Amino acid sequence: MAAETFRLQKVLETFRSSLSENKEVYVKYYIAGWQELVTFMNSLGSVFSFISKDVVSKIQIIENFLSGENGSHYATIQSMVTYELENDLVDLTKRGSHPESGCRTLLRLHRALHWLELFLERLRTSTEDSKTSVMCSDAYNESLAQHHPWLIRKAVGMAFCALPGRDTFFEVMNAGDHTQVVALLGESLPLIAEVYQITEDLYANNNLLELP
Ligand code: 1PZ
Repeated sequence: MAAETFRLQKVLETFRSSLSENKEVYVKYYIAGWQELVTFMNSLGSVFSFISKDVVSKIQIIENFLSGENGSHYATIQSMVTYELENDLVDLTKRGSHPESGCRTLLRLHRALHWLELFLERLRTSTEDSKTSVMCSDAYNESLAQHHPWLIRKAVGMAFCALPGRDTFFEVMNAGDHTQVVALLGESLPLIAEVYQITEDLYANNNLLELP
């Protein structure tokens, strides 16, 4: 059986589906978008498996909430935040009785989405001699790095060195030639940015941006 192939188009579609008419974010599609990104990372090689494992385990935690008895409260990120806060299901200052709340788990993916946005924007505007490792690490230093301890930053830095070049990246995105990939990135980025910003505002308004 052929392994599932990644297509950039699918990421775009799932993030598009994740926005409701009144600008709420459907958790189901949000994590489906992440699932696609995991497929992408897996196609880049096993150096990235420590990263995709972490994403997979976070997707799993959220999926368990979604399919659990209180699943209806997890339909959107907005309803999840309301439900978990109203029912004291979130460790707000240090990890205690709810170390794996939906809110703190999704926050990790949310921060990573910012990295993705910064990285894809660099890739979109890159030139032939741009280095993927530099684009990745610049984006990382501007976003996720501030939330990671030294050891993880080190490991991530090493993984970046194993990244394939720009041409391979474009190929793996499976969206046609370079011009087509760049066009699709131009279409995807505002969507990813919008989903990111809606979540960011929601978390900021509820003082959830530093959940342990
Ligand atoms: C395409 C190449 C992939 C580059 C990925 C760049 C981002 C590096 C993120 C490194 C994560 C390292 C492993 C685990 C870290 C966890 O400690 C943290 C915090 O979770 P906690 O410990 O609090 O439960 N996990 C995260 O920060 C989530 C990281 C998600 C990284 C997603 C990368 C997205 C890749 C998309 C592919 C284009």
